[in-house]
Amino acid sequence: MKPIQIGVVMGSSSDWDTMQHAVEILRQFGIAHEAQVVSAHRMPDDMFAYAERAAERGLKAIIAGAGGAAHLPGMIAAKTTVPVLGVPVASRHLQGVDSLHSIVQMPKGIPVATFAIGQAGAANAALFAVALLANEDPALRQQLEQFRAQQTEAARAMTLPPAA
Ligand code: RP5
Repeated sequence: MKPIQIGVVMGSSSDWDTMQHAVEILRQFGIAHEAQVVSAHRMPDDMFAYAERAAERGLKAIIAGAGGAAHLPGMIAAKTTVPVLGVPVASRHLQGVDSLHSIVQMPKGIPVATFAIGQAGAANAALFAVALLANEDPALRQQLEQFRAQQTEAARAMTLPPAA
């Protein structure tokens, strides 16, 4: 079995609907990954332990999704130098603007690369992780270029009005 390269963590199983889009991209590219609930507020000790072990476990990036007062990405980033990619999950009352602000407004010195709210952000965080890994993996870079080319072809094939 290949060693796990990317960790996907989220604050609750209710984040899965969003975060599954990150996992789907990692699957598509054949990236060894793990996905689990690590809640900043409900299991802070587990969150610290996950972050503290990330580098020694060989993780190359951690994709962290959370909603509301979304401390998970920032607190993980505070405890590891493994790059953290933050995904704001749409919240019930503020539609994820709270999550976005919580994740993106990190104080100077502890970066979290922050993506769009919701499904697009989750997928793009995974694509960004793939791009990071592709720096050291020419075959993966080729796969990524193929993925882009397919998107281009699909856009060129679009007709208006859109097909039902
Ligand atoms: C956050 O609180 C989670 O990331 C989730 O987005 C939000 C709500 O969690 P649940 O009440 O649905 O478990 O910690």
